Amino acid sequence: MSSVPSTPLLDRIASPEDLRRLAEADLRQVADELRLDLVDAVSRTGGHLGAGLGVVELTVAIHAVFDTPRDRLIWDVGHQAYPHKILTGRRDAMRTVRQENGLSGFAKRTESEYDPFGAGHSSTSISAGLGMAVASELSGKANHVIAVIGDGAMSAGMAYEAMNNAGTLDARLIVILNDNDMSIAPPVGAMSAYLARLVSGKTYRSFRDRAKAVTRRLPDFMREGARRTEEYTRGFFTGGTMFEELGFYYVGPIDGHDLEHLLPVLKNVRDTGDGPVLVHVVTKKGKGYGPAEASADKYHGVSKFDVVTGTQAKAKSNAPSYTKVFAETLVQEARDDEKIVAINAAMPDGTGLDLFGEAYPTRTFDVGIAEQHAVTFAAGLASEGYKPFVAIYSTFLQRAYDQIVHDVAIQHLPVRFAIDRAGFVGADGPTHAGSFDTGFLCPLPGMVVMAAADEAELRHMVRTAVVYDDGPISFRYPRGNGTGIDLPERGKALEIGRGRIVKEGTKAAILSFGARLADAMAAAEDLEGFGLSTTVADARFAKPLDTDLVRRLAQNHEVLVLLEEGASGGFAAQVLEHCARHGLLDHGLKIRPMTMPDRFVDHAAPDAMLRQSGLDRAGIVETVFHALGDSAKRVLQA
Ligand SMILES: Cc1ncc(C[n+]2csc(CCOP(=O)(O)OP(=O)(O)O)c2C)c(N)n1
Repeated sequence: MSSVPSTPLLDRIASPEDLRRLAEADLRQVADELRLDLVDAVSRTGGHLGAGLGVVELTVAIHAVFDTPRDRLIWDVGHQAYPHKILTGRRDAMRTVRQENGLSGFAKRTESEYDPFGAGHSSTSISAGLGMAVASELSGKANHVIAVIGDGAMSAGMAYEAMNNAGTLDARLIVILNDNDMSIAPPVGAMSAYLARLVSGKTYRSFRDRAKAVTRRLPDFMREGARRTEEYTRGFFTGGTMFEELGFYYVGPIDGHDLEHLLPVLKNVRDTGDGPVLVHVVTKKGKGYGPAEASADKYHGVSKFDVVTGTQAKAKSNAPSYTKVFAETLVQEARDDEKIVAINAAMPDGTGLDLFGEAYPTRTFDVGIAEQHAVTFAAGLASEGYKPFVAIYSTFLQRAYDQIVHDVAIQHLPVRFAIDRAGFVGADGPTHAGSFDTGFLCPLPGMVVMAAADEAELRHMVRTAVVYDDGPISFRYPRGNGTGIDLPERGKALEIGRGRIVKEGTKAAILSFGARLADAMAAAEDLEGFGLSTTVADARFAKPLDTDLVRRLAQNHEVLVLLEEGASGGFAAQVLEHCARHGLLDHGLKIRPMTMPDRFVDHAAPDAMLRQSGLDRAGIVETVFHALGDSAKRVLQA
């Protein structure tokens, strides 16, 4: 990293207004200080690093040129907005980022007037920006709207839907394409190849070199003028770029780390023209911090780390992560079944499918940030007799709901959904929580819906999904490490729609769906300590339900608690509906659903999120006591 002169300019910047008061010549120093501050902050909290480092100069340039927050600045995904937060009055709070009651790791409307649109999921910025640009025109405000979107995020369909619409509406929208030639993993697809061609093209290089050489030779007063020429800002790519075909005025590519390039271009874009503009900026992910530059994927999101060595803190658990167990099991299963193929949407590492890809490169497909396409692509594979496993985080699968309904469920195609990050995910907060999958999958006729109670169960569920070929099937599992339970060598196929009793009791029953089982067992132990005999059962299936198990639990206990780490409308709703339909509630059963609360739970440690939601061990005990009421008092008095 470059060294920074002694008087920190950053200390004088409480808001972008202060930045705009500085001389342009000082902005380089601001950028250098900003980079150091960012690395220091993230090293203490963990969080997204590489993307923020890559947009340091871009962030400085945008705030220096545009009149934020009056001009609206939208960061796609929002994971690269840390430097923006530092410059927009949140510098002091940066060491709280992603901690309970601290700053969000993404842009968030409730956090700052400088965050006009929140995100977490990708590829929304152009649509939102277009809406704002049209609103600005309708209300005669004449402010600018700038959407910054990465080349990875540009691989999603929604970005094209928005550009297509922008071309027609001809609204004044500035899209800055931040092209670092990286998604989390290396980018995939024709779009990334197209951008690479633009950047590596002889014309781009010769134009850049020539422009630099020319401006260097000019006297100061003329340099600015030269920079503002159409030729300089626009490059020589008139006509023919895909963006122009979509109705955008294309500018670039330009060096996104060179303020002498960025500032005049952005000023030009600000001061001239109308209609949508796309500024193609080339940056390096992790720029300026050696370890992050060397390994952009590993420094996309980091735990706390040592700034000097770059060494990241390791998780304490010795148990394998659910993700790893899923991936290793699938690799194992695929050895004996060549029809198994695996699909992910720009998350090979996050879903563990990088392991599958090493073992079976031709049977692994990273489709880019394109969850909708991933699902229908899998449906196509399934229709030809393949066994596609689509591994997508619960939260991102939301994007593909119509594809699940229309392309998979209605045609009853045996697509296997491996739903990672089910439940609270901690620091990434509500945009990334896996809350709704059980709720949105259960209503679909013919869909099998499973949840793994521990990593051994996950292994069995992968096996179950391999063997089951009668229609779509899903299994959900949480983020993080498993329970440390012994893993069977091989998974064994579960009987569809059959749960299991884990512990027999008489007074209360806890029917758990998924990985809350360990806390259910711990709560049962507490209840036994109070003299309340407690049954614990693992439902395994929300659909089809183990109706025998539900009936037995309902008929033989005074209280039945239904436990899941998901929003209401999921597993508990299935059981309640079944009980109501079949008269199991008619005899005074005290039934209590325990689900996520009806609010978006803010980021915090996963345990804290569970505690706040009453879904932890203590919450379960309390629920049983409340349900029992006087009857519990009698037991306690005896
Ligand atoms: C719909 C959706 N799918 C997946 C992700 C996970 N994700 C977060 S950032 C990212 C890569 C984005 O790449 P790019 O837009 O190029 O930004 P960069 O990190 O390279 O700056 C991915 C896949 C997401 N946020 N949203």
